Amino acid sequence: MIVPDMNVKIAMSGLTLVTGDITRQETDAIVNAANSSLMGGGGVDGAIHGAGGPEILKECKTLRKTSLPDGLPAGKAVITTGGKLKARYVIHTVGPVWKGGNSGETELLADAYRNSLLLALETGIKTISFPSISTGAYGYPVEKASGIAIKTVVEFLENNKELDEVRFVLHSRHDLMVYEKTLQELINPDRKQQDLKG
Ligand code: AR6
Repeated sequence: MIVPDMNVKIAMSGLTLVTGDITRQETDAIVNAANSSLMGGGGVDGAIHGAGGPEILKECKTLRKTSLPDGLPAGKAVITTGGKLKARYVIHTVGPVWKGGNSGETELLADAYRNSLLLALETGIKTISFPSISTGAYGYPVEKASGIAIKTVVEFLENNKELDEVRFVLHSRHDLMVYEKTLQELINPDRKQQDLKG
């Protein structure tokens, strides 16, 4: 059982923050922070392919041969089986590489979350886990990325009532604390004022 570190209600859905390994989550889908090739990699991508087994890569290869000959662009999302994972599906998305913040990174990161959530809705998925997209190898500062991640998910849940739970699975206590602070400030803006006043 997952004990959430923070759990809030947004309209009809739960928004949960936990620390842990995304490959162990029992949500209907988990999201992969992939690269455009969809052929696997390090970080969370490597962990998902490693734990889910070859079925996932097989479906990724089929996607590359059919609908995505040039790969998956940043901000877009596709879905495959979860293979041996507890999650039935993996939604693969590609976050932006951090280039200093003036190369459309904000919009692309928001798109990655939004398009993953839209694909989940279209598939009838009720529960979904996200990693902290782009904040590893792609170098997006986690303080900035957490704000976009959480705002995009909250806005989506306010406008789409079909999902039961969106879970962020953070890989470190530090990242969890950053996401928690961001979520607190978003749902309770007075707190930010108090913090600023000290
Ligand atoms: N569970 C949850 N989070 C994880 C796990 C895990 N098992 N493993 C790592 N993280 P990254 P990116 C965290 O680098 O920045 C890959 O090679 C990690 O600590 O996985 O979007 C792809 O193939 C960090 O906080 O993804 C791409 O080439 C977060 O997941 C490239 O990296 C994202 O780190 C994508 O880079």
